[in-house]
Amino acid sequence: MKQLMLGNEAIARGAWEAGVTVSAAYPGTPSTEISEFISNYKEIDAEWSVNEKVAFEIAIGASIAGARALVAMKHVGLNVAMDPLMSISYPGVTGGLVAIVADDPGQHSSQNEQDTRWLAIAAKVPVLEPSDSAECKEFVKRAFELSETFDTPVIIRLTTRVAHSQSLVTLGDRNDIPLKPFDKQHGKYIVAPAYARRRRVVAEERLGKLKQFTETTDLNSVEMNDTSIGIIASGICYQYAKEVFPDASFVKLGMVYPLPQKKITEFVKACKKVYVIEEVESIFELQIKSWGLSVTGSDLFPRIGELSSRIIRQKITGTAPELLTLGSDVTIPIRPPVMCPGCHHRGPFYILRKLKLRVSGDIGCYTLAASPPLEAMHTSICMGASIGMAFGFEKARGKEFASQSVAVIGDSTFWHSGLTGLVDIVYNKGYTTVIILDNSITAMTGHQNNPSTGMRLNGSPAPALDIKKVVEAIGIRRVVEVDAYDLKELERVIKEEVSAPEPSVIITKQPCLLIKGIDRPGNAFSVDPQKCTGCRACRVIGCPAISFVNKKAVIESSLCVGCGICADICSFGAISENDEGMDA
Ligand SMILES: Cc1ncc(C[n+]2csc(CCOP(=O)(O)OP(=O)(O)O)c2C)c(N)n1
Repeated sequence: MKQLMLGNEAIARGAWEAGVTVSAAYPGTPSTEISEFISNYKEIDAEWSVNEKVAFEIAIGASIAGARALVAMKHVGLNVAMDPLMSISYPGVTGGLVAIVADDPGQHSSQNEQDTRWLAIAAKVPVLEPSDSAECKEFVKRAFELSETFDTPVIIRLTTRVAHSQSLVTLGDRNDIPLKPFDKQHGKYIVAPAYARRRRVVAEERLGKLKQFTETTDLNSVEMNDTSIGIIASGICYQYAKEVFPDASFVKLGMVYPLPQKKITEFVKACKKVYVIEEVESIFELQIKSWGLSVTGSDLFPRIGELSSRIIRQKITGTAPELLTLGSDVTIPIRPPVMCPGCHHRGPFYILRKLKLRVSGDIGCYTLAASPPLEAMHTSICMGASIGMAFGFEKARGKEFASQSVAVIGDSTFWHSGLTGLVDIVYNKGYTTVIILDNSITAMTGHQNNPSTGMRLNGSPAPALDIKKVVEAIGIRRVVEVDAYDLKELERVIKEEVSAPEPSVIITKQPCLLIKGIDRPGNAFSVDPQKCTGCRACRVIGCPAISFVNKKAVIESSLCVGCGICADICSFGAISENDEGMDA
């Protein structure tokens, strides 16, 4: 049977067919759906882990215990999981161990454009890269075989276009793989230097064997056609190039590390002109050039952002077809992302802006507070960094600076990697105030459960960890919970806590309004044009329901969810809640 599937859905299907029994992941675009699809297969124990490092460690443990295990994450997640990856590379595996890492060329939803192939090379771990959904499924199965044959973790590199595009997949049956024995294996899994030195040798020997394998495997195919143009590509770049030059000769790389040096050398020699087409970094090109071969790559194709059929055609032929347009003269206004109407993150940032505090922010929906009109965040670097960085501010500028600055972090991000920063503040006697925005969900990536939501990946009930109790348990004495909509109380508490001569934690609470079953806070609000002075004070919260017509504020009732923040801000009493049934 054939089915149209997203790349991520096909990865999940591949895991099921491959007999995987354990899967662990932390959400991150463009990888998130992999685990959501996997959770539909009852044979697989699938979890949202607290972060990528833990997810990787769970998969390693499951592999050593004899199961086939899969771990999934976005590209920057691999940075968090780099220690377990580097450390399991020498020991290898028992049951197959496959990591799916989804890169984001073009930075659609990411802080950088890093290329997982570099990290895999550093870890001496083989990498497969599928170019469509059918290959996503097949490559997962092949990766498990490879992992067990060569005693190595295997990485599958995806990119956004493959993870999020649909194509046909032929479904297969599940291959139930019995657990392998779990024993000590003479220190294989003890990386103390005496054992690890021996495994270093084994890892090099393994790489040698993989170099032979990559020459003969059908994962790497050569298509000899017109030899005036030769193209070396993998993943979506292969699809783009094939669309533009169907008659050219190709090396299609499915195993992208290690590369088939002999195969590529013969190909380059047989073609008149060879283009290496790859997204993000020049990793193929550098290796191929280091073998003394002449190819064209980064001197022609941009290294920044995604490639496309159009870019490839334009760069090679010098011409490209006109871009398709909507055939309309209407210019569509640019609409930058904004917080949803009624988002409870708005209130705390309004107050932080009002109090002119320096805000060490983090990554989540609340990062939108950095953009106009709120502009209430000074920094946002990587997940969990807000707390350590705010403590860094304090160290650099003196303790009194702690009364002028705060760290702000979401609930999922706090569990992911914020908690250790807070432990550091307690241990090293900081004063910094931390605001945890608890909206009871991992909203940014599409509403995944996390340790405080009371539910697991498959929606089954779980113990809901109490952020307040955890924070108190590590020694924070000043912990305050505040209703995120209560601006007066927020202002009072923030002022009090930043001036306290010890660290404090403020937990703002209100569930994300997009969580199923959550009621809107109230009726829609409207503006009395007689009272509105057009001062635009309400504009600063950046609510999409508020606009200005004839210099007066207007609230679009179909967008307003009744949070009332704008009414609290208005000094002229011009905004009030509609009566029951008045709003759309
Ligand atoms: C290392 C890493 N893993 C995953 C992500 C993807 N990601 C960005 S923010 C976020 C979680 C946001 O949740 P939360 O902190 O609860 O804030 P919310 O969006 O709910 O306001 C995730 C998973 C990332 N950017 N970096």
